[in-house]
Amino acid sequence: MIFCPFLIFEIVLLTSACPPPPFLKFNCDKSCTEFLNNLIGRFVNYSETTENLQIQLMNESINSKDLRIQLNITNDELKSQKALVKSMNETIQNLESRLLKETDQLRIINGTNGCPDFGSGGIYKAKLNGLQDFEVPCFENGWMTIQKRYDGSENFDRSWEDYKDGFGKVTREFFLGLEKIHLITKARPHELYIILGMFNESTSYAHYDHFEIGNETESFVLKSLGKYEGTAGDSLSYHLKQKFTTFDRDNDQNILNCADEEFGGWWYKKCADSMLNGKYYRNGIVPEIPLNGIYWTSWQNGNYTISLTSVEMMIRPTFD
Ligand SMILES: [Ca+2]
Repeated sequence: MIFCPFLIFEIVLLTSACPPPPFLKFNCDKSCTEFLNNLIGRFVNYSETTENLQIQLMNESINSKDLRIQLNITNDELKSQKALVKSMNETIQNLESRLLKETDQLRIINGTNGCPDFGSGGIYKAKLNGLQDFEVPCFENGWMTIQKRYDGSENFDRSWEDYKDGFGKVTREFFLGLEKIHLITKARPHELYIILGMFNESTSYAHYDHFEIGNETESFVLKSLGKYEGTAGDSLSYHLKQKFTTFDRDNDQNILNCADEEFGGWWYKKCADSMLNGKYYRNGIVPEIPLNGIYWTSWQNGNYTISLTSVEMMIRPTFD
């Protein structure tokens, strides 16, 4: 490197490549020359150091630019990954939704509708297509309770809409609802099991091996009962093919409305051989006309003054 000093101490050097400035000329002895050479050498070193620092700074700047580019690439990749995760989440949600629908359909096909096939009873959540989830009391071994009476805490003299939708408490007295019973028994064959209890604590049962009711357009007609067996006698076959009647919807074959007379909805004909939704009498005796208690005439020898004190109607899918 060639260095041309123009400082106040500038002098003529024989070894320098630069011509001396005309206004500064003087002789320099050996020690002076050495000192000045040393000074010039230090300037040269400073200059080289400065140049190295500039190169280093330039390299750092290039590295910084590279890092910024890499950061941008990383950000782009992150955005892409986020979009991918979002897409995968949507796919998972769609699959879960499909799985839920398939499961619902499977439950209907299997006919379990929430009640476990085996094990003890309890309150279970049931699913039916077209309806919101609902709770049902399950007895045991797959039996679903659809109607229950035992203390008279619930009023069963109800309107068409109430019988259609169901009423009462699943943990106490209740009626599941004709619409649900229709959907369940339509989906696959069901059997019906009825347990009856009298004030003297005696019990009996009636079992029908193919129970099904129609839809609302068909007035929830008692479509099928199948074969009877039991200890209570068959007091339900008289009602086969009869539509459901309530005090505000007369579908029976009586000139009057049987539900008006009997205080509850049922599949009345010219009224009834059995009526399990009647008025509840705690002592099991209907004291006077109207004879509107809960009855199953074949078990009580046609004595309408007896009113049953406990009833449970249950259904279960058949497996043949
Ligand atoms: Ca009538």
